[in-house]
Amino acid sequence: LCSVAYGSNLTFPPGFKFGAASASYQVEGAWNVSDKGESIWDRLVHTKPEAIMDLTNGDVTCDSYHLWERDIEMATELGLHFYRFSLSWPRLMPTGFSNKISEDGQKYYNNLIDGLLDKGIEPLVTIFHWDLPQSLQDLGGWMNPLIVDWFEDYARVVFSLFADRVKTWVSINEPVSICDYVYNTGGMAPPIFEPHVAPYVCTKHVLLAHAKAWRIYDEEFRPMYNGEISLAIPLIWHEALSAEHEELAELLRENIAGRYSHPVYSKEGGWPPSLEKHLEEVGKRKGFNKSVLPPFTKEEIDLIRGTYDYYGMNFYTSRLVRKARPGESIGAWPMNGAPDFDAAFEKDPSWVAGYSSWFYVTPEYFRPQIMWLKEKYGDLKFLITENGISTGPGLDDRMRVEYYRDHLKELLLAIHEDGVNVVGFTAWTLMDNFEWNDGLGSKFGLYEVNFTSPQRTRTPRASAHYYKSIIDTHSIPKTIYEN
Ligand code: PNW
Repeated sequence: LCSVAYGSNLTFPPGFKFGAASASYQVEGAWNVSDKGESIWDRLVHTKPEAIMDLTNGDVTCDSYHLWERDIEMATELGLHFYRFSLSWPRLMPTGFSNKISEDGQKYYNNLIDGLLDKGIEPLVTIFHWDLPQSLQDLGGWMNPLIVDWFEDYARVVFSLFADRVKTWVSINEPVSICDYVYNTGGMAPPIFEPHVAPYVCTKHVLLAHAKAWRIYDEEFRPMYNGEISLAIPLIWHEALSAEHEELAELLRENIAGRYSHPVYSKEGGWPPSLEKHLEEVGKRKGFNKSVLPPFTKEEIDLIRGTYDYYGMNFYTSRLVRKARPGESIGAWPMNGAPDFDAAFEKDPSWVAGYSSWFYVTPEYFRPQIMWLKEKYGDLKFLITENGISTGPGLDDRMRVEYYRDHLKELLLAIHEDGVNVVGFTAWTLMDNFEWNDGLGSKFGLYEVNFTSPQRTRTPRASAHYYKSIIDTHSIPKTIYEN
């Protein structure tokens, strides 16, 4: 491979780090070993198996609970600087509460953390990635304001156990998935359909829970360990279909990026003003006589504001938006439309589709998305916490190779041309895994996993070799498909 094939502007800054990510329910399996509690995903796949496209589940999936040494070996083969994985709340705290901490749960994560450190790979740990204890869901889950305290207790346990060795934390992954995607579709975990107020109430509780975790870390653990913690926020870029829809597109950016970022990253804190105004009108229109967005008290605004150490950004895809036509039926937010905004989504005919129905390849909007955040919230330190594409099976995954090449090129333009401070990039995902409602059929992995072999054999794809060459050369080399 020729390094620096496109010239020095295709070189990453010194110290820029590369990693790959996974999440507990998607890879661990061992759903009921030892004293592990039930999660909301365990409950969904066992009681509503038809919710999963290919009727698979995460009972075993990659079996990383038993095969973690192979996972570390793959991270080592790739030359990763860090491996991002998540902790299973019900595995560590079987009741959901801090009254009981699982010995076996601790042992599993200690093995993984120590094994990575032995190989010189930094563990980057997500505290919560969707697999809520069912016991807490039975009490309302993210709808119950007490979840803020339950998450605070969980976070303190986790920091006490692992913060001596884990220096980079993600508090909560993808609030958009657990708040918007869940309640707007009713088909995910928990399977509850309530698109009017639930997404907005959930947002408020997620932000408060994150803020509490950040403050515990800041006050009780940072003085000893000097690490970092932030949210990971998934962004879909909303591009106006034409100039007349620009105001609407901007409002939707405030609904996906702003709703989760403005309270934390803006100087004044609280909800984005344009969104606050719009959702007040939506509330009135729907007969609530108040906003569907729950207000913050002054104390809550201050509690949340400034609770970050970096900006964790997941980026996969984009949408074209336009005002809906009178009487047009509008699909569910965030993937198919925005009913509360009378907005319909379209795709550009030139966009290549991924395997997942929601996936279109749009590297051209990666850089504008980052710039949007920089313009709104200032010169933040960005960490790309996820980026990747779903494909069908096969080792020759040219689409994935080109997806990473094209997104990393845009990222380098943001760094070199726009002067954005980006410190690292995380590929989603290390290996094929249980892709939520799309099941095991949707492949996001750098490594292919054979889900019918007892060893869940993992084999590197072309993209794994390419990602390794990016890491080795610290630049974007030519792909095997170019000459
Ligand atoms: C993420 N969007 O979900 C999750 O963090 C992963 O667990 C998941 O496997 C991966 O991406 C692929 O689906 C997403 O709004 C949630 O664009 C939302 C969006 C994208 C991905």
